[in-house]
Amino acid sequence: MKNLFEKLTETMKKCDKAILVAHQYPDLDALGSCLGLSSILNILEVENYIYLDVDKVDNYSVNLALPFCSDYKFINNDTIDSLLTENTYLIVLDTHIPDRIENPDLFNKINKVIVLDHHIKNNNYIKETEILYIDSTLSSVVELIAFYANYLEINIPSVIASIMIAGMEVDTNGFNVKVTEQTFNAAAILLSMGADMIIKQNLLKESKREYLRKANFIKSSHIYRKKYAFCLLDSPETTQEELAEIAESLLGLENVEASFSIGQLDKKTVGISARSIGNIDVCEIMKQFGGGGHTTNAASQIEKTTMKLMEKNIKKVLGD
Ligand SMILES: [Mn+2]
Repeated sequence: MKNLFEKLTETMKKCDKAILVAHQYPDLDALGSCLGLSSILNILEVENYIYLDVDKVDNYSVNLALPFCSDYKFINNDTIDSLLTENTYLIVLDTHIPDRIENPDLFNKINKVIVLDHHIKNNNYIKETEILYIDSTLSSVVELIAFYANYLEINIPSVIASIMIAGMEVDTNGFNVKVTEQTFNAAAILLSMGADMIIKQNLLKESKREYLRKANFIKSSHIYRKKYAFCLLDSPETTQEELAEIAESLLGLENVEASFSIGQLDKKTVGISARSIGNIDVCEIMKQFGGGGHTTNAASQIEKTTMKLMEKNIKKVLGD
């Protein structure tokens, strides 16, 4: 990691500006890592911007966090062009798959690219990069950014550290999965910077309406072979995020070792979110349907199928 940090600092010191971008439908790890890195670059006196259309964010927690971020410079497609120079770097956080970033057209505008991610490497990764760092042993990208700040002996503002620790909590399903000794070390670094657990808890709250909608889906779930929980969302449309939340909730039910939530993302696409407590590799299962992720946390999106058929297919992979 030290080599990465040295190279990153060296590269940043000689660039004109940096544009930070995360994946579409940003969550608190995506936003938190952008804000954390932006804070570091501010101290290094590197002009930097976060590429995010703040008016179009639909993640509840991210919308709760954004009012805390008025000191940060957000840009979107309407405002980016006039900022770009030959020596502008694009820093991609929390994904390494080219068409997952907030706006894949950015690759046509900026050719110097750095990727920092913690997902299991996909064959479809961003190929032309100055730095490509993908470490799937990290719980989250905020974990990496916390270590980077610590390495540089830079203090990230406490409110941003609070958002970052919330991002870590989201990505680890409440410090339950993908957690290593390093994760807690990174959390300790954020706490030493003044991360506020009250702000963190407030960011992770949800609306009563959403809570009840989720509870209704969970009520309709069923347990298969005593340890697999399945939930088919009876709704014309859901989001990958809602599927993830439901799969995570199902994992908390007694005896459940792996959970699968299946829903209609749009008219032609079925989404699946899978979670496990660690002894079942849900990534392997999702790979069979063109998806991917981590052992404990994976997803897939399949076109031209039905939820029922996908339930059947997953059960087939699990064995009768
Ligand atoms: Mn993440």
